[in-house]
Amino acid sequence: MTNLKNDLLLRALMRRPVSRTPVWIMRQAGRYLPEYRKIRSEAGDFLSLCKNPDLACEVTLQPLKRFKLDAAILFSDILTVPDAMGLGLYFKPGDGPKFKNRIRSIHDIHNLNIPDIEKDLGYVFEAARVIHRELNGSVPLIGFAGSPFTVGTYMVEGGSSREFLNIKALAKEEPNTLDLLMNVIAETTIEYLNGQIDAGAQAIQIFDTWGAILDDDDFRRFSMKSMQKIIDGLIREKDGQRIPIIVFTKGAGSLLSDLADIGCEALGVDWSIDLDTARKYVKDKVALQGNLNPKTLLASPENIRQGVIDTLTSYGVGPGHVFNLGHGITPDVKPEHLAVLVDAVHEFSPSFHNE
Ligand code: 1CP
Repeated sequence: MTNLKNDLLLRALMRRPVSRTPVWIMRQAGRYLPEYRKIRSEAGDFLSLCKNPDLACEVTLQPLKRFKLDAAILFSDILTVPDAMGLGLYFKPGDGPKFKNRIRSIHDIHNLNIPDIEKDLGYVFEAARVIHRELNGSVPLIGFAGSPFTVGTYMVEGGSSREFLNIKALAKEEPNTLDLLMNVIAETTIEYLNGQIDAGAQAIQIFDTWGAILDDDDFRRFSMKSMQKIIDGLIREKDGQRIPIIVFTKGAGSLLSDLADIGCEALGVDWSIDLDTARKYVKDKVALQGNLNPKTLLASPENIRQGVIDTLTSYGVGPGHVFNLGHGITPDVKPEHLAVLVDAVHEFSPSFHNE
């Protein structure tokens, strides 16, 4: 089928039978790992780390050395795209991402730099090539980008936000301007993700962290439609192998039933709904990925093991489940606790499969 030694993730995303549930963790490379913090300080800062392919490879592989994970995820960020569009991304320590320039009007959208993808984002593809080579077929490499709406929130707000007042106002007052922004981001994102696939990414995740702050109609118009445009533009098969796409809209709830029709193979689910409810919304059209509450990793090993059992039980017996958290792992988690989770998926999940 594939030349991978471990193709559980790809099989599960295609809803094919597997002997156990594959597991990877959103933000599995990151600040909860002391070895990550060491490499980041050697690189100088987060962006320099992203722009150094050998160090980006090293931190990508760190969690795979510690835990029995079934996938690697490219070490990068969703904000490399607006950075390449000329907004000037920077990180202040202890503070979220910020942009020197933000989008305030339709003129700012017309003035965005349309990236020369190889020149402006080639460092990401080089990292993907190095990682793919180092993985040597052990597990698949996941490439990723943000959804146009999620990336757009940072571009319009000028950084992280709690209230999203500027982009919500834009959606209501100048919807055509927001449509234009979604299109511009989607077009660059298509080239960006296809570049990752060419460089060795074997599955793709679109992170739509903020789409669900919109009301349902606006979600469909701005976030969902622009993700569908991306999916329509992606390379779907390489070397005879399907490239599955995972769409993760945090807080999607009943909108999962709409998302099941946009052409992706799988949907990420956050912890605000049960997987058995999510399964009813998507009616076996797509696989599901998730959805243990990341805070469970702050609890005792016994509670973590119980959380794994509950999540597996909620999905139920059969193919089409990828184990993950309902959102990224947080910096306050003890690495030993993640080992308990991963080991529990290995121990308990075989009884949920008939193969
Ligand atoms: O201080 C540091 O070392 C930087 C922390 C950090 C890391 C480790 C940032 C800044 N980004 C990343 C890497 C990253 N970001 C990855 C690859 C690592 C992996 O998964 O193993 C991925 C997939 C992302 C995706 C990302 N970046 C998202 C979507 C996923 C999510 O968690 O919702 C978002 C919203 C971002 C923006 C961003 N970049 C960094 C931070 C702290 C944030 C979030 C800011 C905010 O909350 O608004």
